[in-house]
Amino acid sequence: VNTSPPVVLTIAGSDNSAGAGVQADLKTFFAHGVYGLTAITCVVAEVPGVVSAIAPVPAEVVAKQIELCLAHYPVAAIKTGLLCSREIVEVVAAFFSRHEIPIVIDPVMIATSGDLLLAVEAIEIYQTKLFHGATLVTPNLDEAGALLGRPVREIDEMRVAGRDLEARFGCPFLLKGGHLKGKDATDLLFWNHQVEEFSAPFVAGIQSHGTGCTYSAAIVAGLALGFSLDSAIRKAKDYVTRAITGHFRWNEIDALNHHASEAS
Ligand code: PXL
Repeated sequence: VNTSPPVVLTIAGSDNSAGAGVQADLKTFFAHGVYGLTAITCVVAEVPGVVSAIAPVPAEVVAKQIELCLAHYPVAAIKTGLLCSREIVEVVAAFFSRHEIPIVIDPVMIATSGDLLLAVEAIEIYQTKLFHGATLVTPNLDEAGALLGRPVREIDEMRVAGRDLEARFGCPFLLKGGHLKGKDATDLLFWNHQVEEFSAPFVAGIQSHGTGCTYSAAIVAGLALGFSLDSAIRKAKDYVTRAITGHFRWNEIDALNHHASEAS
């Protein structure tokens, strides 16, 4: 038994349906044999496809959570997920500027359902204060479009967008092409002015939720375990593809039957 696994910290929101957010991160960390700490930024009341409410945690309380984690544990790597408000993005940027710990930024802005999760004013703070010096930023196509101010819709636009993002912010970008129509889900890594491709068969016809969270959590676990950036991404892509292929499905009708039998 490894009694001192690497420690990672996720700074992210809570998803009660537990497919995304800190819940997805903790499950992924556990599956990789790393110990996950959490700093909760907000509570999202939701089920896949429907966001019903979002309550941010006060920025000072987010700061305290991060401070305690860094003061008491040997944190090997950090990931950020939904940061919710401008104030919270500023708090995270301030810690980041004082520590050398590798950080993977999943710039969560919009849920797969289309709901806006991040305050629009926060996007500018990501760009001006958070990206610089990051180990990796992992936008999907909508987020890449929001960061660049123009749509990114197909693979050729992805190639130009990734180069522009790397040049503009000076850190590695993994552009996730999972929302492209096609038989493969292709992601492109831009670092050191080179492009590397990661492809897996696209799993059609499922209502996915939290795949981005799971992917970036698996990448950060790989980094904490000592893998290089591209190896960590390759292993994480495989992990998330297996997670999607082996998805669970509960029908609402099952839930209704369950309630009915409980009531009787
Ligand atoms: O998948 C994006 C995401 C991230 N973090 C939290 C979420 C969601 C999507 O709904 O709730 C907490």
